[in-house]
Amino acid sequence: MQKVGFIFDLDGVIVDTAKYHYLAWKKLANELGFEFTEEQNELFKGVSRKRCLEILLEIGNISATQNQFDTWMVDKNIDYLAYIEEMDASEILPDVPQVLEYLKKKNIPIALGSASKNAKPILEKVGLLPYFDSIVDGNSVTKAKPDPEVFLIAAKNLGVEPNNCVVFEDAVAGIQAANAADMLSIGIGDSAILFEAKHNFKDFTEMDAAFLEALLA
Ligand code: B16
Ligand code: MG
Repeated sequence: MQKVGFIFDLDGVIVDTAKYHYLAWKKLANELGFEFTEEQNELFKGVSRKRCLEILLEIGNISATQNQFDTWMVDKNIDYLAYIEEMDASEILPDVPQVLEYLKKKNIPIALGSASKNAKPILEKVGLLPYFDSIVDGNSVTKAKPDPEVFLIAAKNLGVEPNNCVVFEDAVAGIQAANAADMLSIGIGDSAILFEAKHNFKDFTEMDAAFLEALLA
């Protein structure tokens, strides 16, 4: 039997950090003199920090020098880190620990494939770091999702062929990246938005053991 690997996105799959990203980006937008809505924050899911700031400045119709741009990236992250500091296991999304435990018991290699440069401290804070055999995050990649790089590195680190990897993702770009990597993409969230995924679930509570079992077969 071929070895199977599982790759999890972080924000929107394991924890909901989008609300903290939103508060930090909103603070920056307000300081720069414009509004930033929760609806606009949807555009930021799965998107790199740098690209998020570019979009934010487009929304506010603000041009920045390289120096200002770099300073605002740092400022936003300082505010975001203050929110992360307060995180604990209560912020883990429903049934995620059960799925990780199930896979661990079966000795299935598990990786994180996230755009975030803060992925490791977040996993540490919520107590899930020990489940992961490899962390591939915004610090390890040169190309952002929908480029498959993040997931291909994860597969390599796990020692699993890409076409034997399963990816859980909540962002359209993430599903596209998984598909481009020739992996089995599973959308977590709104199936109308994540229609390119091979399978869709609202969250992990909708996924039963039989489905996971079938993925391992
Ligand atoms: P950071 P994911 C992504 O996480 C977020 O969805 C996205 O909103 C954020 O801009 C990106 O991480 C970068 O995060 O500023 O912490 O490096 O969904 O890829 O786990
Ligand atoms: Mg995500």
